[in-house]
Amino acid sequence: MKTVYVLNGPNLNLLGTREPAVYGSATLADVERLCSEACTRHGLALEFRQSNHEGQLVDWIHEAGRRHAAGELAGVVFNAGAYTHTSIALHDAVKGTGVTLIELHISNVHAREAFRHHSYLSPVARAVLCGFGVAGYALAIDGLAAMVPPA
Ligand code: CA2
Repeated sequence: MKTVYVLNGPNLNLLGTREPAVYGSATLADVERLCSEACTRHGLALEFRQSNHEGQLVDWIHEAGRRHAAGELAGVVFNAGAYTHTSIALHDAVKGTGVTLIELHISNVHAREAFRHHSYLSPVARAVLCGFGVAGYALAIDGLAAMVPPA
């Protein structure tokens, strides 16, 4: 059984507590349940994590890269939060590991402030999904599952 890493960056632990007009009312625990259900439907295992620290996220991408190289990983769904728009380190980590990565955003970042329009991850992502609310997490897992050759 292959594993999907769902990684969440800074402030996503606050989901469901503020800004419901932008991010909805689901909590990160609700998102983990959605992801777990999507993985179960596709016969995939789930690793679901959140960190507010850039270096921790880099380490997790490296870990995912090692598991990718070992043939154990379907891919990574990554909501890097605001690091999407600032982090050359995360760009380099994804590029350096060659891991299959779906960039995900809950909101439509292109309909928001100009500083959210640029992503350091998009050029190294296999696909980009934004604006579907938290339902996007399950859609991204569906997309990853469709990319994985059957076992
Ligand atoms: O739309 C997304 O998923 C974002 O990645 C969310 C990031 C933002 O910086 C990106 O531009 C787009 C922010 C995550 C913060 O989430 C909060 C949720 C509730 C309350 C406060 C922050």
